[in-house]
Amino acid sequence: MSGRSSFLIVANRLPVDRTIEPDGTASWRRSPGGLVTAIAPVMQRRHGAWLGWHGAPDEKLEPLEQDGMSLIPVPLSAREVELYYEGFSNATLWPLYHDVVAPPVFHRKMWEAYRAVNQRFATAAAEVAEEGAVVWVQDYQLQLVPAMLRKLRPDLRIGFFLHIPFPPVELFWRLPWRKDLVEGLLGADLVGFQLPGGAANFRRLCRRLLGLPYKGNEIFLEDRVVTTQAFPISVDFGELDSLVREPHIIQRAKEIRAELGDPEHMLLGVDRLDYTKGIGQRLEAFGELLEEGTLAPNEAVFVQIATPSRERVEEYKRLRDDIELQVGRINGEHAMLGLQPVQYFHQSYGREELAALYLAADVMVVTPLRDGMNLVAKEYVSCHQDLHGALVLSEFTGAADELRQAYLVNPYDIDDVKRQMVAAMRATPHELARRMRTMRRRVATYDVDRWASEFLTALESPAASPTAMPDS
Ligand code: ADQ
Repeated sequence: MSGRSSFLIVANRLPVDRTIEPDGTASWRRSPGGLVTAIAPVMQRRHGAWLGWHGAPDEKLEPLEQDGMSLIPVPLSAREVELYYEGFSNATLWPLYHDVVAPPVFHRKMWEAYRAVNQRFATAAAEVAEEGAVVWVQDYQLQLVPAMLRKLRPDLRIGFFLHIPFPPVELFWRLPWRKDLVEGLLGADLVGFQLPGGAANFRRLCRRLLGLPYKGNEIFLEDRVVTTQAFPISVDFGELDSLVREPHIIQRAKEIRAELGDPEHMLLGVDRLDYTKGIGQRLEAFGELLEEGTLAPNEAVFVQIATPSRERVEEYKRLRDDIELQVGRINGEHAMLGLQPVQYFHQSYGREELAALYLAADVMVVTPLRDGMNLVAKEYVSCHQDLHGALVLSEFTGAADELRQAYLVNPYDIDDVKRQMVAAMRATPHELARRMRTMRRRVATYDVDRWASEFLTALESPAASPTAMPDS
């Protein structure tokens, strides 16, 4: 990469995956995902750069160019992956921020690695940012970067977006390094959250922990103002909407149903295999519906796709065993020759196959115990221009704030999940269309482009106008 950039994304991962060709040569392919799709046009317009880890431990790579973006690899050692990524990010912060649905671990070594890696990202960003550049830091792995970067480069305009929930003060309080983390985030000019509730939790925490006054969205530091605001993330509605109109996707959706034995109802779950996603709860509900005879074994098929995730973290190993045992039990009890009521796949799929699955499914079951947003719910809605299909959606997802016409459930209440799954299966086409139409209008209007541009507009608007500081 030559020169410096006026626009920088700083994220744990680069938006590319390395693929090895049959002849052994390595190449990079843009990873699928809304974030990169939304940001790519801005990057191209402004000659932006993206800083992140390339996914291979103990390997240093030179910067590379991809689709008009400069990619700047930040190296991580195997030990850092273990302590900073699997450790502090995914065994401490992830469960702590998701309502402690699994117990977080608190280890000083993990914290030290987190701090060291955050410092490396901040230093790398400081080196490539042009004078006055806009820097957008992403997610919970990099919460110290804003303050570290501001210290090195006070001329920058720094934004931060948290993709996961921000917890209530009482939970955050447990963290031994609570003050450092909050001060890290306050290095940004704008701190974005999925929901207004997360932003409010953060403001209250700043007052309680640091005695900082706030008024409306603004937190008042000694010498500047930090804006906190909700920007609910979304999906590329247009891309999915046109994909599912393509004949080969429609054909594939039909084939999927045929391969499943043309069931009356196809239910679908698509998640990273994560304990926050409530996969066990939805399987339990489905198993009970079969058990008590509400559903005949050949009436419905539940397809559960669980993308492998964080497989070296202890909790995730346990979860995989639990889910696979549960699937085995349900099928053991209710399968007939050639017909298994739960079809479970521990695999990742391409965009097209995923779109065909969404299109084929009558009922999408999304039951997280806590989720910042949940893009799967919005992807399903984007794929149903036929106005067929029902969404069963946990109240504990960010998406539930917007998709009020879903069959909303409390995933801790198995009877409620059962009731809503049945209601979704038995709904009339007219009722389904009514709900789907409203949900589609919402996702079509607030798509991922709008998310990115609203965040950047807020970040680049002239520094917070001199609102009077409240009396504290
Ligand atoms: P995640 O926890 O990963 O995201 P989610 O928002 O549902 O959860 O996004 C998952 C993405 O992975 C979706 O785009 C989905 O299509 C894709 N995916 C899932 N299973 C797949 C499979 N088997 N094969 C291929 N692709 C698959 C975090 C937060 C969320 C927040 C997002 C974005 O936890 O709350 O919505 O970031 O901010």
